[in-house]
Amino acid sequence: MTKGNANLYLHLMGAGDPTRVLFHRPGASSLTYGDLADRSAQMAVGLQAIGATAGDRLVVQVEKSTDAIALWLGCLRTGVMFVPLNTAYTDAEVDEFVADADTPHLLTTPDRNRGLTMGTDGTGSFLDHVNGANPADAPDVYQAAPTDPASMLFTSGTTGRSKGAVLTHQGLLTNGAALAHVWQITGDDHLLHTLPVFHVHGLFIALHPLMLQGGTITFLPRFAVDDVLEHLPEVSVLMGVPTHYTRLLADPRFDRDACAGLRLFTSGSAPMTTQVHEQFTATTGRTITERYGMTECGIITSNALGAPLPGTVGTALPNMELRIGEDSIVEVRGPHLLDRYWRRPDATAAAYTTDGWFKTGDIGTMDDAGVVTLSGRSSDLIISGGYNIYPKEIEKVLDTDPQVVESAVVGWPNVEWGETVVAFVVLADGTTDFVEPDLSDALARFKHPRRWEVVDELPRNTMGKVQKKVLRERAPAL
Ligand code: MCA
Ligand code: AMP
Repeated sequence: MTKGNANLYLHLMGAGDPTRVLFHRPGASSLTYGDLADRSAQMAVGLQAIGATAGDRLVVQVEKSTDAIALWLGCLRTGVMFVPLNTAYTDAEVDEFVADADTPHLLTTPDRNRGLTMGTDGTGSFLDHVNGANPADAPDVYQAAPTDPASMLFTSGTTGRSKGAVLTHQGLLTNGAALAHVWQITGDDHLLHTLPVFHVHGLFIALHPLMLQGGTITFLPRFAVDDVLEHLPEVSVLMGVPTHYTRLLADPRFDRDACAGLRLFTSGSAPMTTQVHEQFTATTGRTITERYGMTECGIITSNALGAPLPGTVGTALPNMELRIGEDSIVEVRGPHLLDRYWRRPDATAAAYTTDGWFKTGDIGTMDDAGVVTLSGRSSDLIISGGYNIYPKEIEKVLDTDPQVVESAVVGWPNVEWGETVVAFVVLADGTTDFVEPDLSDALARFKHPRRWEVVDELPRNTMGKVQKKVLRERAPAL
């Protein structure tokens, strides 16, 4: 390892014997740690060729592939900030992120064909700079300070305006190492990876602890019950969101035998009900280790291995300090945290208490043993299938529809998705037959309301503020 270089790349690739298998790819050849080192070196050459240099932002909206991971590693090698975006985002949504990231470097799927492209089959205009490159021509691994930015992930704000959370080499390393420690990940572990790689969960939480230890990953393009059941017998670890477990439990093939070889199931990104915990244990004889995280902080707490307390999210990770602050908000402190919000000193300042703790916005309690139980959020954020959806962003679009005078969007409980998007609309005078507006250009499909409620007026408090709580309480019983 280069002395004095805090570059995360050196840690992620350092523990693995280059001949060890990093990725099993069903239907394609496996890739060793050495293969990924070479491919990421080629990516670094490609980044140089397009003129991306240290500190630049590379906005990436591509389908899941091992090349996407090689590109993440290539960005680390060159000091370019990796800025992944959900593939479901519309061009209009992507434009806003590119403008905020203030960058000429946009990389998308070949079908979008705006800017450079990268497909899952090794083709694309960016890969033209990569495929023939000699790994030996890659520049030296970027000399990073611990707090240098490695990646930026957009997290929408309650106002509907996105904020880029700038994550550092040190933050990602300490979080990955803490997870490897508490989950006792070793080089013998084998993860079944089904998560998208444009969020912290699939990109960092799932990959890094395994890579730091030299483990192996079966890399599936997406979560699909049939594929998960097929590959479960090969692996020791599964990481998912509650919707994944709900879907697995709905399949009779998911039973004790299917889970016999696994030693660790984790869940997070959204609350898991005690009913699902109980059903999981009754069906498989195993337990789910629920953990709690946030883009800005990585993983904050985890239940202990083998001794989960359903309904809680466990205790703070090593190096992560946690306290319950004003209004029962969970506050944290430690090296895992973001460096700042991108070009938003106001938002960065507002996110911290005066004595320097980061306010998560999650409401919770902590018992004497440090076990945290979450009970809600201070914002109106909706979490559907592990994706965050900000009502304000949808309301802004709905309010431009000539049929609509005003709107309010809330999440209603849903067995499969956790929460589902419901829009309440007050119609303009003279509108009798409401036609659902076409939102396809403005909003990613997962944000579209799944249910519409036409109302005469929105409930308001004496200050005139819409009472979302009242609208949430109108949800039918599950
Ligand atoms: C897909 N659809 C959704 C969602 N995903 N609708 C609501 N919520 C969703 N999450 C819709 C699509 O718009 C489409 O609608 C239809 O479902 C089918 O799309 P498809 O892509 O085929 O769906 P899927 O493959 O079945 O996806 C569901 C999924 C996926 C597997 C649960 O959403 C997923 O992998 N979620 C994991 C998210 C995650 O990793 N979150 C971590 C965030 P239509 O038919 O109308 O077009 S990081 C984080 O939160 C922190 C750090 C943490 O603690 O981890
Ligand atoms: P994101 O902004 O996508 O990183 O989502 C972070 C949010 O997901 C947190 O602030 C929590 O509200 C929620 N979250 C993550 N893990 C859990 C969990 N295990 N239980 C409840 N909520 C969770």
